[in-house]
Amino acid sequence: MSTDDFRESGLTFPEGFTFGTATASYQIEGAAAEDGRKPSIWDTFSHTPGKVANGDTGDVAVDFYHHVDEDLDLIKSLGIQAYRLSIAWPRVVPDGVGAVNEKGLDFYEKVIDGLIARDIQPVVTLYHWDLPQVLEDRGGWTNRETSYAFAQFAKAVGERLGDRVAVWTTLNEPWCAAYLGYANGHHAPGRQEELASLQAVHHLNLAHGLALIELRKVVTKPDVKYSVTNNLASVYAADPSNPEDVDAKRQIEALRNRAFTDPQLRGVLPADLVEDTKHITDWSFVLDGDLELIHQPIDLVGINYYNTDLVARGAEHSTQGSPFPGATRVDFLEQPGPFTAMGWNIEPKGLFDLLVSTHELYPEYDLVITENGAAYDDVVTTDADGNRAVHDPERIDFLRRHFVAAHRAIEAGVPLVGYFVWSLMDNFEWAFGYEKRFGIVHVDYDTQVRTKKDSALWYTKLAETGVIPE
Ligand code: IFM
Repeated sequence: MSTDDFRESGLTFPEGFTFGTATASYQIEGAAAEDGRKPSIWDTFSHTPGKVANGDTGDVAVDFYHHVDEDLDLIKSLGIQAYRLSIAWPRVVPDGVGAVNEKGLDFYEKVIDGLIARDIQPVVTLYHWDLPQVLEDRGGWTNRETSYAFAQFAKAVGERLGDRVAVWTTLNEPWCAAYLGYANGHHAPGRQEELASLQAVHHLNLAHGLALIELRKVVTKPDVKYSVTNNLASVYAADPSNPEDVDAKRQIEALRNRAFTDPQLRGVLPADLVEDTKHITDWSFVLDGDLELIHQPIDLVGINYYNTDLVARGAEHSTQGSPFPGATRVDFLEQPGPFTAMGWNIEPKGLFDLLVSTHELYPEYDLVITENGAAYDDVVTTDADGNRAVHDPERIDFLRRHFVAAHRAIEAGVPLVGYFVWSLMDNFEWAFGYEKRFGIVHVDYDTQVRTKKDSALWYTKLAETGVIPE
């Protein structure tokens, strides 16, 4: 078989490589008003007409809150070694700051203990976008007090679960929280203010550092690992021989990637980012000492990867296709397909290139793919005996090619230690509501019946053997 299309099978991952799946609290839990949970920005946003497709909300989602044992058995049956979940801040500290809701922690303790009892490593993310609404009312991520509040929330979770969680991840995709939340308004809280989005970038980074400091005070598990997850862009210049297009690529890499990774992993704010955004801010909200606070030691750098960006130098003040503040004169070009149901281009080479380039920039860190997967318009079939199935060959092909890309990166010397498929099961896909299905397990939203898709069966073979199956 050709090696050019990333489709070879039979490749073997190194001993100890971690195969997992991932979800996030608001996308699966439901029980939005139970046991003391109060609203997050996503409750407010999804209940605001016109913000989410079909008016969908996470009120019930896939009701993981009431299906914990069944879903943990499902996870176990996949043969994976780790499960990545997130903890809802408004369930644990419903007022954003202050009193800890023990019932919220009881729920997560049940989940973590259930994973450990099934010999599955719990990988916990502390911020997957469900900011308590009460904190947004005080400015949200534009207010540096939110970073300190997050650290206290992290400490409360660490005090209860710090003897057993295997990996702590501070943030998931702060790019989305900052730019989609505060610049283009596609995500909660739906603000469209360029300055606010850059303040959010910094305060999310600060929250990451402060949370690590607090976690380290209370976590007792000896072999624990700390990490952060960014959705780093794999950016290509439309014409690599054109210095203008190459500069557009640099500009987007600064806004999208280095705005996060340089403070987090190097303790510096990229000079070119500051220059590129000087028409918006002088970054004086970055106070003396902040970058040192942000730059805490971590063990793993998480990368979420779905597709690539193709950019060219645009006309003066062009922001075509860009959610980024300051991305003037950058055009995001149409990409060649094929595409997933999200309209995202499928490009496994983008994953390979991203892993290699991230390793080149930050060689001292182990990397882990904390999300990769694809949405397709799945159909459930039922045979004469009533057995349900979902045949999703496109998703299997997508996963195969991206696992091959990951394997090639390892062969090229990238210290990649794990791979989490997004997602365990279909769930609330943010502004797209329940229209887009990323799960390797299908969920019937009327009955909450779970059905493994063919991709789940394929993934089990990989997770159990470490060998990419046919
Ligand atoms: O569903 C999301 C997830 O919450 C964050 N990363 C991207 C996924 C697909 O859009």
